[in-house]
Amino acid sequence: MTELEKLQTRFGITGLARVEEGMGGLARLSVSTPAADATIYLHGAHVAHYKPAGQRGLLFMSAASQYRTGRPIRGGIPICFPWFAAKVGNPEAPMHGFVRLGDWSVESIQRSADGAAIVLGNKSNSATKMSFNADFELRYHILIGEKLDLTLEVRNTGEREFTFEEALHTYLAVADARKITIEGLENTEYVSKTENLQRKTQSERLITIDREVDRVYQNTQTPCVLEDPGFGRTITVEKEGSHTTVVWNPWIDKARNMPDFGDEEWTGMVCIETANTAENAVKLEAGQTHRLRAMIKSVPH
Ligand code: TA6
Repeated sequence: MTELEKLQTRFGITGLARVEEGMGGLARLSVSTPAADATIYLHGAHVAHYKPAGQRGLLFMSAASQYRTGRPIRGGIPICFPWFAAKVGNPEAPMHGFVRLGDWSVESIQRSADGAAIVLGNKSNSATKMSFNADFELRYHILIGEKLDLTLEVRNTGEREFTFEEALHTYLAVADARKITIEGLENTEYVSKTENLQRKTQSERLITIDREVDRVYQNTQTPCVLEDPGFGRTITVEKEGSHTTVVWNPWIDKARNMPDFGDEEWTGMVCIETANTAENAVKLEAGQTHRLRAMIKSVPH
């Protein structure tokens, strides 16, 4: 029996969840519930697809994405841990940490009141300690139902405290990024990565996209509301345990320079990322647990 067959035998639930071979031969969970369907790769515990019943999928996935060990999947919801973007002092370290680059374990798959409840696990080892010297265990709770409800649990299993950054780097699918608005970050300070890391304040009530936007909003716990007139829907991203929200669209030039992203795909996506970075990084005492939660829901107009 192959590893995939063993996982399917142990965790598959007829009519709800299957463990199957996905793109690039990677193992993935295919979930089908009355409220929504979803696809989750064990590689990176990567939610790649989430489609509420009667709607189009909520998550953007690049047609040029790679699906192989050591490379992130481009689109869906990458998990950034234990650092965000480049690792300070170590330019060789992978962007956004290492947990999106390899397989997570399946801990449980269960039918839930609203659909399906999945728990995937990961933990430190000698290799991770080379770039992040800490003992940790991760549990990723994925609830597939009328909303996509994600909780990343980080537990300090060592003897001493450590500080980490994290993000659920959500790529939302939109009809045309130039026509969407995002509300919820008014009067919030942000670092603009396209303006020499200038610290600015979001003065307009609505964020619109008319150029590359790469903004790290700090000290905010508010939900974000994305209006998409083209797809005729409103997507809300609520959060708990998160003090940073990142808004990103690569626009034309950066899209062209990403090999795993189609040149024209930038119009079809915007990232609203649920995070804790920089001054909002999390300090975890020995034995403590931290939870980051994102709840993503779409309401058709
Ligand atoms: O969250 C925005 C960002 O930090 C951008 O600067 C861009 O690099 C994006 O993440 C994608 O990063 P990745 O490593 O997945 O190419």
